[in-house]
Amino acid sequence: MFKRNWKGLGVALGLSLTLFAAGCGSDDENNSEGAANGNDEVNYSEELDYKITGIEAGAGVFKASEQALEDYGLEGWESVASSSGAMATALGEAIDKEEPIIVTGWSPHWKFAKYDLKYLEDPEGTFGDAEIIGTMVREGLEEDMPNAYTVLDQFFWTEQDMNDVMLEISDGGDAAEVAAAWVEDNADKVSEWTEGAEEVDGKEIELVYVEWDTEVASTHVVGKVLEDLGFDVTVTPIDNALMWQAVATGEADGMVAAWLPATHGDLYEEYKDQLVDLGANLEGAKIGLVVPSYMDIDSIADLQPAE
Ligand code: PBE
Repeated sequence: MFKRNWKGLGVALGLSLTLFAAGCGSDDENNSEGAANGNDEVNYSEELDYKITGIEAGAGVFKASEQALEDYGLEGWESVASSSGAMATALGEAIDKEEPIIVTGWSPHWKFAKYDLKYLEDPEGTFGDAEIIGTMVREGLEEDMPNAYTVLDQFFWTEQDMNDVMLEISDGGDAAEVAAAWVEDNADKVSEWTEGAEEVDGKEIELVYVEWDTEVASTHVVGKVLEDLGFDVTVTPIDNALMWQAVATGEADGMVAAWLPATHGDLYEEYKDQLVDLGANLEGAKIGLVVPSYMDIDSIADLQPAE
């Protein structure tokens, strides 16, 4: 973190300086100076060791973060792949210590309810504008399972709905149980999704998703609605590219995790002719680079390349 301070000092001296700086919180002052002056002496870029805390390498937001490093000329930077869970843990730990961190983020997401966060401005538009989350099903589903098709086609909820489910799961709730409780508490909304669908007797259906908090929430909620209608539902977590492929090849019946137009734009182009696009199930989603609000930086353009 205090890499620059270490340079030119003995290791032992450097260590005591680090402890001193951490102890009196002087890194905050240094940060604001560095960021405000565009001064590279001590700045977030260096403190972060030129690293963005990423998520799964197959996620659209992760690929976009790598593109951003190119678009903004951030040489020497790296977006470090991990998992959504590990990213959330790293974010929470940094916030506990009031340390700087940049994560690949998205909304809706419970992290915005739990922490004070902001998106870095993206003047190059690398992360796109507002996104929708869409529903895709396999060809032939409408004929084979018209009642499931009807529900998947009519499934549509708000950012607030999704947040309610996500927050409870992030607080330690079991996804299936939280989803079941939400479905029970929101019978009116659910009845709009099931309108025109008839009950079935144990027909098997498989939904695929990626273990992103948003998709864990939506997939379990729709899965529960289908289950209540009499379907024998399997929800299977897989990698992003495999999720698209599974629906396109008909190995899986559908998914409610298509982030468009930008985030999964490449996968949509690849598979759109082989699957049935049932449109948005949520509007107003977004991806980007997210930082704690206490960081004195507003734009990706304020980051510095490594020397
Ligand atoms: N996400 C959540 C996904 C889509 C849903 C933003 C992490 C992605 O980047 O592909």
